[in-house]
Amino acid sequence: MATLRPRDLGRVRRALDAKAADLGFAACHIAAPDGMAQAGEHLKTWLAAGHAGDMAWMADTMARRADPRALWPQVRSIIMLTMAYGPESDALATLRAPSCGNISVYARHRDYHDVIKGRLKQLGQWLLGQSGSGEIKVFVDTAPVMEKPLAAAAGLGWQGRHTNLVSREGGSWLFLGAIFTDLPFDADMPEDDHCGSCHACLDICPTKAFPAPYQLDARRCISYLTIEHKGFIAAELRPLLGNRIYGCDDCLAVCPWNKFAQGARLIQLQARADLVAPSLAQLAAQDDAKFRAFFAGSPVKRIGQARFLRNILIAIGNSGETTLLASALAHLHHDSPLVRGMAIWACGRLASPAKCRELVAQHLPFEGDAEVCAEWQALGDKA
Ligand code: B12
Ligand code: SF4
Ligand code: SF4
Repeated sequence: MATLRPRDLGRVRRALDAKAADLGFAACHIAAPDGMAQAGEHLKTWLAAGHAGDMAWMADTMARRADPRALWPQVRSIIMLTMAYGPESDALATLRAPSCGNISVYARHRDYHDVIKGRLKQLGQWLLGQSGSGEIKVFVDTAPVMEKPLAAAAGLGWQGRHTNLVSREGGSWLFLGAIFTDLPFDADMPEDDHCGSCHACLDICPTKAFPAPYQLDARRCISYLTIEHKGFIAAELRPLLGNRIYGCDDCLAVCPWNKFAQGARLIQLQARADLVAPSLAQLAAQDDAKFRAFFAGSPVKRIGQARFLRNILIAIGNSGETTLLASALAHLHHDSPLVRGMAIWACGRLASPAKCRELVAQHLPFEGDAEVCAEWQALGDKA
């Protein structure tokens, strides 16, 4: 256990903000391990309602998520940090270019997990150097930690109606990271909710994924559907995805507090020009090796090519561009049933009824996968 005198602890606390800023963080506040109020209960309600979809890892780790002390009993304070990644131009512009794929802003650059974890470790090492004793653990996104309620408890901002953390100084284009420490820092005061009467984020959601303000049903969220969900996307949701091929930013982008948003300070978090509006035809033409090379270092690589092609084919189906029919036809023989299934759906959206009937007659008799057969049957019924 750390044994710093209160006076020294105060000195380290004051220097922490400056060090965090040096490392590229936008803000740094401290929460008490028991500061999350209702979050654990809300997590249980959310899981019981099925809102996590097939993210079984959320339920598997519920006890540790709901209470930081269950994750690490020695924790005395939690240093919460934000890192800005505001887009340089209109985040929703690519949605108006149907032959391009829209990759959400958070994935247009190097994987933030790697970048932020590196910076958290540097800050943690600095902290250990200052205190001369103690232990730290650093977390970003993937650990069983409720980062948004902890950031809100630390006063970095509040959870807006879209459930993400919004800050008066930095809007909502913010990544979160946490350093658990056994140093007993004083906790900062939480921030009030400043959503007021606004509900812009709820209104814009293309899939109506909010059953109520401050609650998200992930099963309808395009971010979940395009990134976390591994299987077929329900037919009634596919048209609502538009050309969003990896994540979704609509509810973040409309938040009025983003007039205070800051752009990414770290070069690794600045958008790659070729990921702002990539051509659907070009993405669909990549083989696995090209996909891996193109998305090296990007979070997109994490979902693998079959799931990414699923998303691209849905966007192709939604494009209304008959010139993209060739890209869909080219995937009717793909090894993955997921890709074949969505290629069929895209053909159904772009080809003439006569062409659809011809495709069904050619392919259905030779298809062995039940879900893909169902896609052919649906196409036959429609044509
Ligand atoms: C699971 C997850 C997802 C899921 C579920 C999202 C969600 N809202 O829960 C999916 C895949 C959909 C997702 C999407 C996105 N995510 Co995400 N995700 C997470 C993760 C891993 C856990 C979040 C969690 O604990 N959810 C469980 C719910 C219960 O927790 P909660 O949202 O805090 O719920 C609160 C309220 O909704 C409310 N509540 C819930 N139920 C109820 C019930 C009642 C009755 C009441 C009154 C209130 C209430 O109280 C809860 C506790 O305070 C975190 C990282 C982490 N380890 O924390 C990143 C994280 C939240 N994601 C992040 C991002 C950037 C996104 C996207 C913007 C990515 C994108 N562009 O596509 C979208 C945003 C979608 C949205 N509107 O939330 C960032 C958010 C940063 C920020 N500023 O807040 C995080 C923190 C990652 C990070 N380290 O930066 N994500
Ligand atoms: S990320 Fe998109 S789909 Fe998900 S809640 Fe926000 S607006 Fe809706
Ligand atoms: S868009 Fe409006 S309601 Fe949604 S988080 Fe921002 S201020 Fe709150």
